[in-house]
Amino acid sequence: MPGEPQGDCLFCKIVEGHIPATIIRETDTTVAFRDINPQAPTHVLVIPKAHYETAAVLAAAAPELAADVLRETQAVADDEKLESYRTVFNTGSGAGQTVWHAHAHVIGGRGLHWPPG
Ligand code: DGP
Repeated sequence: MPGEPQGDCLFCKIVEGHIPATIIRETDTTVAFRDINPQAPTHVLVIPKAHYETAAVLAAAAPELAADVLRETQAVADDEKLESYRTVFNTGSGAGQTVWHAHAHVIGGRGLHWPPG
């Protein structure tokens, strides 16, 4: 069920504290933690605490929660003092999604090229 914790989901386990992560921000509905494989000096993932497989499912099922996630991406950028940064939602394996719990990447602290690969 969308929104329900999934026992086999890595990010649900981070939310529950069963897997360690470098958490830099937390709200009632979201968690922000550093990516284990950073692609830039700042590379933070912002996730909803509730489980939704993709950003598309999240936006359709829980738009206020999707807005919480977006607000937190800006808060991370402020905390990290990023003037420019990129917010990325990889949706689907063809786009590089590997963890099936919606998450926003906040990437910054270096020059970023466009278009991305
Ligand atoms: P994506 O490819 O868009 O699904 O992004 C998944 C990201 O999750 C990827 O950049 C690496 C990160 N990641 C995977 N496993 C872990 C973990 O155990 N801890 C943390 N902090 N990040 C992880």
